[in-house]
Amino acid sequence: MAELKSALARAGDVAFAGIEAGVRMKAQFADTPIADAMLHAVRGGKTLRGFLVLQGAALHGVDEDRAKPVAAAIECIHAYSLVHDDLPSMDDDDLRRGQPTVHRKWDEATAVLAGDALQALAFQMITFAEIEAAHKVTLIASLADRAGINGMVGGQALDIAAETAIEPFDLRQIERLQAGKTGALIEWAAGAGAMMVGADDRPLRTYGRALGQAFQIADDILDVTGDEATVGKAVGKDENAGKATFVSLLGLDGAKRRADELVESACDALSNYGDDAETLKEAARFVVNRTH
Ligand code: GRG
Repeated sequence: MAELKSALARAGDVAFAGIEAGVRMKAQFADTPIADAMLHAVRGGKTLRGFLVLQGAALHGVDEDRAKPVAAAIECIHAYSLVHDDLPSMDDDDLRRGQPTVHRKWDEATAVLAGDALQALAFQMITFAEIEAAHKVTLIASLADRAGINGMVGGQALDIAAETAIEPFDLRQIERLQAGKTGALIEWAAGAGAMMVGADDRPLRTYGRALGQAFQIADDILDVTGDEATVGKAVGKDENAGKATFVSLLGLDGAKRRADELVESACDALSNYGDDAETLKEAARFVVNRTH
C-alpha cells in the first residue's frame, strides 16, 4: 500500500509539473485569471488516471520523462470535465476536492473557459511527448474518441437524460452510461502506455474497463456509506436523488460483490505482465476499498 500511495503521489507531482509548464509556457494572457483557474482545477485529486498512464508506460519500457506529457494530458481532460460538471447548469457544486469550485472562486465564464483551455492543452501535451509521431496520432485520435460523444461527453449527456426519464434506468442503461461518463477516460489511461510504443493495448484496456466500472460502483457505495464532508462534496446535496445507481439496482451487498468480481477480472487481464503489474493490481484493490 505504501508503494501504491507513493506512486499515486508521484503521478500527481509529475502530471502537475507537466501541466504547469504547459500552462505557463502558453500564458500570453497572464493578465487574465485563466492560468490560475486551470492550475486550481488540476490540483488536489488522486491522480488515478495519470498514475495509470505512468504504470502502463513503465510496463512497456517507457520512462517517466517520456510518459509525463501523456499523464498530464489525461489529468487535463479529467480536470476540465470536473470544472464543467460542477457548473450551475450541471451539478451546481460549491466544493471540489475540499476547495471552492472554479466558478465559485472566480465566475462561470472563467470556469467554462478554463475547462475549454484544459481540454485544448491536453491534446497539445501529447504532441510534446518524445514518442513516434504515428503513436502520438493514435493517442490523440483515441483520446478524442474516449473524451467526446462516444465516451465521456456521451455518458454525461445520458446521465442528464436519466434525470428526466420517466422510468429509472435499468442495469444495462446504467452500465452504458457509466462506461462513457467515468469508464472511457480510465480505459484510455490504462491503455496509453501500450499505445505510446504501438504495442497491443487490449490487455491494459480490458483492465481499465473493469477498473472503471469497479471505480464507479465504489463511488456509488461511498455515496451511501461515506461521510460527505470527507469526500469533498457539497454537504447536504444528493446528486443521485431519484436516479438509479449500482447500489439501488444491485443492493449494497450485491454492488460490493460486483465490484470485487470486477477487481478480479481487472487483475486477470494483466496476467501476461506477471509481477511487473503488481502495482496496477494493488490499485484495482485500492479503488474498491477506498474511503473517499
Ligand atoms: C462535463 C463533459 C463533462 C463530463 C463530466 C467525470 C464526469 C463527467 C463527472 C464527474 C461526476 C462524478 C463525481 C462522477 C463520479 C465518479 C468520478 C469521475 C469521480 C471523480 O473522479 P476521481 O475520484 O476524482 O478520480 P479526483 O478528485 O481524485 O481526481
